[in-house]
Amino acid sequence: MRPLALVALALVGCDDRAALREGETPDGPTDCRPLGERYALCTRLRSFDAAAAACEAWGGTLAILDEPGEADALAALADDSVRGWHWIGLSDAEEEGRFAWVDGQPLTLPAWYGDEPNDRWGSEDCVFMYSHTGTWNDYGCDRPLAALCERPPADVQIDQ
Ligand SMILES: [Ca+2]
Ligand SMILES: [Ca+2]
Repeated sequence: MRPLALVALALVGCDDRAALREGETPDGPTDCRPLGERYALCTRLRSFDAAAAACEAWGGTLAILDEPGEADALAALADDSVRGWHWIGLSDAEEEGRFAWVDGQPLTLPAWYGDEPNDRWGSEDCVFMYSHTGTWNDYGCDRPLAALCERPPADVQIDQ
């Protein structure tokens, strides 16, 4: 019977780890801190997919900049201490050249920097924002960057 008991204990242990991973709190990963009312900056360097998971653990998504002026407004929130290259929730991983937000919306308000997106080396499918300007660049999805997350403000009631 002992081997079975050990298996049961191991399964319980796995469930606990799945519920709350190391470095996370009930409010999300410990490196994610609020940036204004709707956003968070997660400073640990992660791949695009890992950053998306961190934003989900925080209760949101990677930032979806789908409102007029939103990229500029988010850049304005990012003071000097926050400047950098930060993943946002945009990629063309599903279909090359057709960028879409992580919630499935097509890109309607592009804010590309210079000649971006350039798909450099033919392998840039994920998008980061230069947080001092609010402009964007496509980049390798596996590159480790900080991330900007977004969720509805806590006091906003969503109509059913
Ligand atoms: Ca948004
Ligand atoms: Ca690029």
